Amino acid sequence: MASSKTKSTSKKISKTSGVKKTTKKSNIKKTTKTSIKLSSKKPTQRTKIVCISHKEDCDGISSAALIRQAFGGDAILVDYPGQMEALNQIVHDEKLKSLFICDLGLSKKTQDEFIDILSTLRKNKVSITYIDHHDIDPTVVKSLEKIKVKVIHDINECTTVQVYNAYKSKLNDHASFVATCAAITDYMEDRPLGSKLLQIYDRQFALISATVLTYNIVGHQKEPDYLLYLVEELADSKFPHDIPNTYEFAQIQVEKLSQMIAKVKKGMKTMKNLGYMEILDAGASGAVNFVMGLSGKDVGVAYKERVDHGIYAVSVRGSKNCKVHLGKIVNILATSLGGSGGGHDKACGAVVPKPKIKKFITELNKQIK
Ligand SMILES: [Mn+2]
Repeated sequence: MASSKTKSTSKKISKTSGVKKTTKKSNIKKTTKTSIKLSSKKPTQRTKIVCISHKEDCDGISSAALIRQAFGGDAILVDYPGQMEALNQIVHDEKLKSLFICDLGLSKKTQDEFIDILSTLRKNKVSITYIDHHDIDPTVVKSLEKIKVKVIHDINECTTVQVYNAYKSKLNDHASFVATCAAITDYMEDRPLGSKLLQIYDRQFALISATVLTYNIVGHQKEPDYLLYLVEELADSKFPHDIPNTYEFAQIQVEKLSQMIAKVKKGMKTMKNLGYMEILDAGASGAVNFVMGLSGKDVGVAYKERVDHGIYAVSVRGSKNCKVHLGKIVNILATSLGGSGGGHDKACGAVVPKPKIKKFITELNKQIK
């Protein structure tokens, strides 16, 4: 009750633009008794800084780490299916002052709800910065800018490199290394900013660090506390080899991956333009490059059932010869089948309702010739 009263008052204030301060003061004077009661009961001062970032790869984790180093605050790490859920929860956080959203692309299915939630947050005066590099509908950027969300978006640099570039002055020297690792794992170390950062470091040193970090992220997807620990350690300027047991863990992961090669050789199927395979034990994203490579096709699809959600999590990869924009095709196709999806030209993902997976693959095969 009390909080809803405060909200409606602040809404009224924000509508009378230009005379904000005087209106606020006179309002407080008129309702002295109530406001004292309210503030003693529930101080609604907004102080919290939160970064919602992608938990599945090095770019998402590293973005969260650099935001933490620059601004402090806490990270909330999510995957694509969990993205809107996290936003829907944070919208009710009355302490939230500043929100960063990193490395989380939008799709036709999620973009309208995304704008809605951010509008509510902006009405509550939460400052929002959206930093990303996935393909985005230009009308979404316009809508976000209209509600004064700060949008940092460049499809040519990974998210962490953009975070680094935007907040360099608040970051230490080591942050450039964190950004370099993210660029490598997103295949973007050849871009203008990414390549300059890589030049600072020995290439092999950066490659092994990025790879070990990636294996630790991929192998700990079901341990949210460990992922948050990684964010803290990276924010604290630790190299991956300074974080205990990372190399030992990476060795276990490469062993699993080598077993995956044998499994893909056995279980992979092909259509005219793509190779595809259902993955039962590991994650789909770890298998998809093998599916593409070993199928000899220019597109690979790997999918894994998310039993609790009644959907398949789908990973799609294209070779250098793949001339279509897979992220755009997959966005439209998955949406038309009641799912969602999107991403980059040669690497993207989708969520597809379980009964529609066959249709998804046959349609994709048709659209990529
Ligand atoms: Mn990324």
